Amino acid sequence: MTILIIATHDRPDWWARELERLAPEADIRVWPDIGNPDEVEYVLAWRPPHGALAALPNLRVVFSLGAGVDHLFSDPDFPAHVTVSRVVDPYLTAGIREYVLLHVLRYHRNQPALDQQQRDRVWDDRARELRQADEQTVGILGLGELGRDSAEALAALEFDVAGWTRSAKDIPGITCFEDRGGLDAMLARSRILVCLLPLTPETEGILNAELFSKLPKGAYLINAARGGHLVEGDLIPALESGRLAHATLDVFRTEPLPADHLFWDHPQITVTPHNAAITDPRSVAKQIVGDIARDRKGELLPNTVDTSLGY
Ligand code: NDP
Ligand code: OXD
Repeated sequence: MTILIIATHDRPDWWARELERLAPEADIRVWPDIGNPDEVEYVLAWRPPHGALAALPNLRVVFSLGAGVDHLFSDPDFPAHVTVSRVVDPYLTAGIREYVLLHVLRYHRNQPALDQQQRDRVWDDRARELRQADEQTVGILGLGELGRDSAEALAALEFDVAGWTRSAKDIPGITCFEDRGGLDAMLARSRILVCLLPLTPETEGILNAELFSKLPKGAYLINAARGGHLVEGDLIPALESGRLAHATLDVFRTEPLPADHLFWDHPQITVTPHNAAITDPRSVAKQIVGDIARDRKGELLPNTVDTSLGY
């Protein structure tokens, strides 16, 4: 059994070490040293070069090394018959939860303005006028593995939480909206908007001027999903007109974010380097080895992606 690791932006050596430990019988290869392509049945992939997977005629399963699979489906030659499995892992979920809580609390406590006041040596008594958490409305785009967990963590802190999904949901403590018809109502109530959608043709560019205009004036944006969700050219005008107060961005259309990009030093933007959550090979490699054993017994894999939906 041959497993190929194509982790062009990740650390292929971590994955190789874990697989060698967990599956000593397997032949582990690391891109670009693929050997005979006919022998490769399983690939662990993060942003594989376009065409690389199509060149493996006996490929059975591609394991995305992240929760998102847009990096696979953006390949025009992606082999449609292959099973795609993605990461669903408690450490990844915890990373996103921490990121969302950190930045929602930062906005809730008005911290960006306080940071500026400290730089300006201003003691402003109005800073003592804080909302209660149950007066703070948070809207989450996407209530999947990650969005639902973050929504529940915020609700446990008493925030007034709503979420938006493709299919109808009923989640205790969360006000649920669905489909295009439900989006405007969710936006209208969301002072803090968090994006945790997968990147698909339906969600590409969803964070745009029209969407911003439907949020309460002075709303906050947190995008921990994909850079392709944001129409970058719409963000700075929205911030500078006061339509949005501040944005926290973990993901970008071009990563790493180019050194001359305007987002880096904009006072109303917080940039983080796509580190909201990191796939931990110590935990995920074990799941992948288990899934390969399942596949060899002809069983279905638990985290298989619906290729028709693209997530
Ligand atoms: P899931 O597939 O579990 O959940 C996706 C959610 O988005 C579902 O609730 C789904 O609705 C909803 N959704 C999808 N398409 C639409 C649509 N067209 N309209 C409305 N709702 C829609 O994904 P995860 O929660 O596991 O991950 C979400 C994304 O987070 C990943 O795809 C990835 O891009 C990003 N991510 C970022 C990380 C980072 O470090 N910054 C780390 C990990 C992930 P429904 O429930 O009805 O299907
Ligand atoms: C992921 C990511 O999709 O790290 O898991 O962005």
